[in-house]
Amino acid sequence: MKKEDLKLYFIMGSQDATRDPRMILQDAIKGGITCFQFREKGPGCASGAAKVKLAQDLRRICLENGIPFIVNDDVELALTLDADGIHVGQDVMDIHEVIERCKDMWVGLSVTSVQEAISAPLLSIDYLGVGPIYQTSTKKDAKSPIGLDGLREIRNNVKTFPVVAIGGINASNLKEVVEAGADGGSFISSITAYDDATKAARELYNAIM
Ligand code: TZP
Repeated sequence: MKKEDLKLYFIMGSQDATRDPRMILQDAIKGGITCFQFREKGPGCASGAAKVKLAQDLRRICLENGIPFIVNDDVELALTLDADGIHVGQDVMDIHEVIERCKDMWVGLSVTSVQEAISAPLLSIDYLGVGPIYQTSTKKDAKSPIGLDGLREIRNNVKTFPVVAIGGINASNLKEVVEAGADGGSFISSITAYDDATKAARELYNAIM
């Protein structure tokens, strides 16, 4: 994994999309995203064959465009699609089992505090997803925002380990997030909330590139 891949890390599932997620992803790639995570989760999300079909299509779009494709939480799906990575939360499954099963993939782990960051098996995983940095309305059960100070504290404790920030990140605050120590920002609504995903992604790109 290259740290540069974390710079503009777009996350989406069908529950986030008001039009075809395939089109949104293609447009976001045109705008300059560097990584994509398939996160089919929350009210309105797809399951079963519909989830797999969408994941296959998004995986193919990423392959065609040289964009790393990460699957959120679903180890079976990540293995089936030969994903580039798997991303898991704290509460979802045993991280050591994920590492064992997804040997050739990047493994990302969400952390919401310095304690969780210090406890993470940093020698066996590839990056940390840190947040929420700001208030977000996308994830209903998100913890309280840790702010830039929380991000700085985590950065100081993990030295140069790859970190991508999440939660309420947009084109106006992405720069300060990177200046506070993140290698990049990840975002859902800063792209999915806009009709023109290429323009939305380009604004994020222009903020830090
Ligand atoms: N984890 C912490 S905050 C969040 C997730 C998945 C949601 C981020 O969504 P947005 O729209 O970029 O704030």
